[in-house]
Amino acid sequence: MDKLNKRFFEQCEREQLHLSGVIQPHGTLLVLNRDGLVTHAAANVAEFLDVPPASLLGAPPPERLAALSAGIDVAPGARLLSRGMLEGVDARLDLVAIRNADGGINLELGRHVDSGADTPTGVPLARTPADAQALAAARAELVERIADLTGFQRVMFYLFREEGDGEVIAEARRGEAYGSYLGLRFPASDIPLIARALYLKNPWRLIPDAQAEPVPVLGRTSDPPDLTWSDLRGVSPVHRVYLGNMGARASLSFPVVVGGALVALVAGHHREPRIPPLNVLEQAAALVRGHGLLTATYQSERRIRLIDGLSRRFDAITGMFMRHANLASSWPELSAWLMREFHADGAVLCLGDDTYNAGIVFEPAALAAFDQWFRERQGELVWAGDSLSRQVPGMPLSEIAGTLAMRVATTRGAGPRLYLTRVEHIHEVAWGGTPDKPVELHDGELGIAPRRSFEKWVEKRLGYSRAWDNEARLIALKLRELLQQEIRR
Ligand code: BLA
Repeated sequence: MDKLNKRFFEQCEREQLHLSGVIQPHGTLLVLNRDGLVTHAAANVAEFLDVPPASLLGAPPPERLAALSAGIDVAPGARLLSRGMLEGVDARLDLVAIRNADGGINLELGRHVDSGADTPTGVPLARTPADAQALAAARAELVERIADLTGFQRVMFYLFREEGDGEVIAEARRGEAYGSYLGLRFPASDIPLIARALYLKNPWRLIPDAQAEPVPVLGRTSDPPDLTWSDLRGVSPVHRVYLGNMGARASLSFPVVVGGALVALVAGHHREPRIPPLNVLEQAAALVRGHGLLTATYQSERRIRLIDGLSRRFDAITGMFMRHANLASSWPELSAWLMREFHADGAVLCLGDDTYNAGIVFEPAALAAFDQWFRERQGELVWAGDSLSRQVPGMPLSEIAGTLAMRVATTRGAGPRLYLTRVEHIHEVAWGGTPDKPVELHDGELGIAPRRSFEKWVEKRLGYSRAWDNEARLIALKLRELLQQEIRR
């Protein structure tokens, strides 16, 4: 990434989304402080309640609003919903009361949309998937059900990868409105961390019309209200352009949370403006939450099975160690086992002043550079990298592109190091648009603009090995322990 792009992306991360001071116009907002007095009111409040915003500031809210939000929990983000209970100017209103960061309450009002026949709640897919294939089937079913429930024309399961990039790994489409994004990758900068953090705090992000003009929120002072916990929070100008470029007027997305971390989004697009009823949003959010919980159970069961299986897998090398006097004499047998178990192309053992090689390994200069770099990383017992030329400063040209490295601690000097090596694996990545070229100066006002085109763009990835997965890291940790015992023997 060049310098210019880097600066622009830093600018993305600095956008204080929660302090935008604007909301989306499909609803209105009153912010109460801890004492229950209105500190902020959206400029459009009279479209919903028959009162001008200025008359509300500094006063308690209308009594029916206070009554409906009484009893809300004190934890930030706590929500209390009431559907269609309020008579508004031209329609019945929904109220979403949300405890905000200051101990006050955001009162968010929107026109009640009748969901027709009460949509069946649908128990979230209840059984833990048995294997990766069953998990993929559960994802496919999830996006289909979200599309059915919400009526959005395209619903995607957007998985975050380790580097922060994302990939569409399941997709449901309705009608001819959209082409497919399935299998395409999108760069991390499309969803800044600051936007991702908000997903861990809110059950969904609804943008009913990306082209709608935002509404300012008026306050007693010029300080904007904190909209961290808000359904109505105004949309970032960059993202409004982005959605326009994607051909989406409406966007609706849900966080997939596994073990407290945001691992994916279920994201929906629609060509026309669209506001799903509140109970539909709640049901869809429950389905996605259910999927996150199932995934967490699936992953912990898999981990337990893996750990159970480890001791059996390691029987082979404990036997090997018994038969040999020391590590050096077991090397021919040990290295063959290592290459098989880790799907490595080669293995290197640095033991005292000696180096033992097997398979395809570092050239001497490359080994010296990598070994010195790794030895200086104190405290890191296991390290995995799939692009050494990018990850290790000063790494000379080498046939080896990736390494899983582990060190064994001894009481004196540098302990033995074991390096499993992988050669370059040239592969193709299909991107939704050119990822390195998101920056086009945009009418001077936004400074940065997202990509215009999301046409499939294929990158040939050079200088990478196959990536080391978590399973390999886990086995490496266990192997390290065994080596440690063997060396102390
Ligand atoms: C937000 N960007 C988002 C969101 C998604 C994406 C899902 C969350 C809000 C929403 O659901 O609409 C990105 N949407 C995608 C991707 C796909 C998709 C990748 O459907 C693929 C299929 N965006 C940029 C750049 C910046 C940027 C260069 O491209 C940097 C300034 C910013 N994206 C940006 C911001 C938000 C965002 C600020 C938050 C918008 C908001 O919540 O107000």
